[in-house]
Amino acid sequence: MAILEILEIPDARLRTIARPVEAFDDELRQLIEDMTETMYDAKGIGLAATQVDVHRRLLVLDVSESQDQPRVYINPEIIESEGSETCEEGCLSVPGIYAEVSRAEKVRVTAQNPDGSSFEENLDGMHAICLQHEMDHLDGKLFVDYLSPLKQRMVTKKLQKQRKISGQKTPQAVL
Ligand code: GNR
Ligand code: NI
Repeated sequence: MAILEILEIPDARLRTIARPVEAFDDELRQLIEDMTETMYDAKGIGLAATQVDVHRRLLVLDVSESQDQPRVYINPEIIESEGSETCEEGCLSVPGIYAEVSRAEKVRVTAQNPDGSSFEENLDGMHAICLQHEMDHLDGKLFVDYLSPLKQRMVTKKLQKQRKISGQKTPQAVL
């Protein structure tokens, strides 16, 4: 088990498009363990491989209150979506920034398990939102990309300021 380093904006590696997972081997299972541990350690409800500089299509999430229901999605595809819902999002790769983002309310997803077997499921609520947020990471996309140009400039300025006052607890901004 290991805690992995999480890339932060404006790191260009966050813009990489991940390739499909092909090998369902021990190395993959080790990565899943490490990503799950890293997600819990960072107090996140999801983590995409892109964020730990592994450019393969897999993500972990746990939207349960008790934080004891980790889920793994390998090579996920959304095959149906309906409705739309707005939620205040945050991202471990964009620390201290929170903003409203609109996404599909319900999705039907197909993905693979760590043993390579396929499954299909319907998701809604936070589960659906988080899955879409993580799948964006696999395509090099961040939630701040959905904000207006004005808000995007506010994010950039805020992060620059935050970095100057290193050592201090990072103040939060809700845009
Ligand atoms: O921890 C996280 N919280 C969150 C809240 C609202 C919408 C999406 C998320 S995902 C985020 C963890 C993260 O950055 N995953 O990529
Ligand atoms: Ni994120």
